Amino acid sequence: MYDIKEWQHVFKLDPAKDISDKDLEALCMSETDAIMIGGTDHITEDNVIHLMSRVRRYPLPLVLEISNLESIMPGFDFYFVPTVLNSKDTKYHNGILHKALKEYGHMINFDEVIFEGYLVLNAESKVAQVTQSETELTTEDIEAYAQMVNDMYKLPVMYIEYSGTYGDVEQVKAASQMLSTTQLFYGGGISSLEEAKEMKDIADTIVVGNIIYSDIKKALKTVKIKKESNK
Ligand code: 1GP
Repeated sequence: MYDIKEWQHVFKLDPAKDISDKDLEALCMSETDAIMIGGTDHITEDNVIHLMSRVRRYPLPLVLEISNLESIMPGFDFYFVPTVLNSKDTKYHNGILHKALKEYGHMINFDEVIFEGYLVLNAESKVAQVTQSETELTTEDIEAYAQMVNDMYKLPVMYIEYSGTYGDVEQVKAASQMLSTTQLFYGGGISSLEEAKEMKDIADTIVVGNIIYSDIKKALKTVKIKKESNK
């Protein structure tokens, strides 16, 4: 069984975007720790199942990050379920989850489910718009959310999401300093080894997304954080 606590680097693939077999192979055969499938727009049963079956040829953990009920399906190693802590819409706190449990609760293997305390911090991102997230947060706000996740909700994962832009290092640090048992994932705008290193020094796990589709070579270079930390 895979242990997510060991993950340092994850590639996040958007099922609504095209990726060639060659690029997919390069990602899956790199030293990344896992592939996560997830996105905000146009996530359908068809495109998720298609991408899942392509990634499944490779021997690495595969995660579905749940975006909607329509695209949930068996066949993944883990299901990451976000609860967006700074969303103004309760649907994104527990509304979708409540619906999902009503429908699928009887057949869920909860050992495969990881509940993520999400903070969406890039106001321009699609995910911030869809979830109506309150992105203007002070350091104290972030610390309180981190404390909520670590000490109150006791969630296994907190995810700082700057999707599409490189985050504010000080804000990520503020969250990190409040976490003792919760694993910190950081995702957003990582496009070089330097950025990957900088965020990996603060977070436990970094997630690399968009750059896969604009510059695959740069995306692959971010995996080198693993060699450096294993030295
Ligand atoms: C998106 O956090 C991930 O959900 C990664 O962000 O796409 O900006 O790399 P980018």
